[in-house]
Amino acid sequence: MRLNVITSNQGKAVEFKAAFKDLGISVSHISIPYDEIQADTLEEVVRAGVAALRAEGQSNFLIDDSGLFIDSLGGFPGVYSSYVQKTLGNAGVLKLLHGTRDRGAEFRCCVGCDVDGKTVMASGSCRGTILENASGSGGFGFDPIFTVDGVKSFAEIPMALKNSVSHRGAAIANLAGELRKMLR
Ligand code: ITT
Repeated sequence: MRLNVITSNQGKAVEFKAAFKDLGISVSHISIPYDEIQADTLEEVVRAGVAALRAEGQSNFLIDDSGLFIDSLGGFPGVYSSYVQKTLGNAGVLKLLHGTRDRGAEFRCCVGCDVDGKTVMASGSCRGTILENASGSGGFGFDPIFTVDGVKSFAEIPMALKNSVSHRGAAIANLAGELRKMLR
């Protein structure tokens, strides 16, 4: 099976390529713009994205909508993560949490696939905490401020380790299960 990963985010594409390689599914990365609706859940955004791309004639592709949900901010930035990353950045998020003791947060990822005209969806999440200071130069987006073990940020660990615990890694594993069921 071959899938086109459609994303403007190079960091996501690199993680998908690595994770799918282990599953024997070959993926290519293409970046084509599509309408991302504003909605309350990642799932709604992905469903609408799959429909929009299919309407443009795309097939056998995968898209990802993900976000960082911070407990003490009532789940913000959540579905607004892309906008917040572009505007406030990690420094702005750390400022919002300055002096806050509850640093719990969750990364969530929803992936949607078109496989020969059929939609397959899967989700994954990853609990952790927001560090006091950004650290590390690997990964992308919020990686330098998010940690699972309370010590090393996602930007300081190898990508394979991140994929083994991350929201995207979990979504990919769930997606692989759905694809297996479908192809059986
Ligand atoms: P596409 O929609 O084109 O795929 P995007 O970067 O706009 O790319 P989203 O709309 O899903 O992606 O926005 C999610 C935001 O959360 C974005 O700023 C990402 O950098 C960030 N993000 C998502 N997954 C992440 C991860 O694994 N590590 C760090 N930041 C992440």
